[in-house]
Amino acid sequence: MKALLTGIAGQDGSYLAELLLSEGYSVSGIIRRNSTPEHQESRIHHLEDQLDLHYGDVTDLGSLCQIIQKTEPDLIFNLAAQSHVRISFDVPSFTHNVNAVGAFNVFEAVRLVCPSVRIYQASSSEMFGTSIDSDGFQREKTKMLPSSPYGIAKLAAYHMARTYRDSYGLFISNGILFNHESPRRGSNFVTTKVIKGALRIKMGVTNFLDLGNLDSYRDWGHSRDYVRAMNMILRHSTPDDFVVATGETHSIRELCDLVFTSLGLSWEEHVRFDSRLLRPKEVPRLRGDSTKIRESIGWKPTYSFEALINEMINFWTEKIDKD
Ligand code: NAP
Ligand code: F7E
Repeated sequence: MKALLTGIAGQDGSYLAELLLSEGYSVSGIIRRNSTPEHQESRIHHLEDQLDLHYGDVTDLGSLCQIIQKTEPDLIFNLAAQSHVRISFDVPSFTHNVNAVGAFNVFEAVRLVCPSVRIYQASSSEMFGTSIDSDGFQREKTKMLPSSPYGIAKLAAYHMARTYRDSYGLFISNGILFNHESPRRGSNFVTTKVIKGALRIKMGVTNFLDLGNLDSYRDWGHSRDYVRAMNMILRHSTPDDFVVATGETHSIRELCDLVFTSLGLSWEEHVRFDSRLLRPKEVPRLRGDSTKIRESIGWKPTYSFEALINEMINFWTEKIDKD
């Protein structure tokens, strides 16, 4: 089996590449041309000699058609995105172009070049926005009311995936993934930011960490568990849409408490509120009900919130010591 990953150098792309290689897949990936190549592939350096990498961009339909023709994949995982929600308010058109039009391009390239390929579309809990069912959960049938340019672009791609599935009979599945983190999570997402900030305070480099909204809640899982779900979704007999979540939710305050307490610090003494870090509109509460994927495919998460955060703290402690 051959798999092609857009966004292979991102957090999920790197773990998914490892998983697919371990299962005997040939793995190809699309990386973008950056002005400085240093660090571009830092998450996949260790796999370099096992991967078939191509320069391309999801906003360039021609490049996608060429790469698909060359690599002849059985499965495509469309993970490429401008994935930062707050930054999507700074660059809304760019975000829409990559996250929505880029996904349309992937679907259209498959329709034109190799319509039997199975496609995984990286959809997101941000598509729910402020909408919550009366029991406090979001699930496949929950109304979608996105609150950010990121969420809107992901919702457009989600609907286009369903339209290509229904209109052309393509095998396209949406994974509606809630927040997932890991030691490879980007430094400007809140989990890594809090952990790196707390470690700098512990080392005496600084005394404060500035954060925005401390009162939002997130359903945080581990990227390793979630890429396993992506693979299971594409191996399922029929294309469909699945929520992937732990079902637990924690506030940013609880995250700070866990991280600072683990390091023997009091977060209240060091965390400062900075209004500049607030978003124009916030998604206040996310908590996913993943009953559908658990019952129909047999997926379930293996990491607890505490185990995830401990793994990230240990990774960054070792890395900072080494550096
Ligand atoms: P990530 O670490 O930001 O990785 C995204 C990857 O997409 C990066 O390698 C990036 O390359 C690449 N990319 C960006 N624009 C591109 C373009 N125009 N053409 C080709 N590649 C492009 O994100 P992630 O956390 O792995 O998430 C993977 C996917 O799942 C994303 O679509 C994200 O929106 C979605 N998602 C993530 C979460 C989560 O909590 N992590 C939850 C739900 C959905 P550069 O490094 O060159 O920028
Ligand atoms: O924010 C609050 C912030 O940027 C989480 C992406 O993977 O998950 C991710 O999006 C919460 C928000 O992730 C800071 O306001 C407070 O309420 O880590 P985040 P996100 O926006 O939830 C979804 C499912 C995706 O699909 C996305 O791709 O933390 N928060 N203070 C802060 N957040 C950040 N980044 N920085 C702060 O200083």
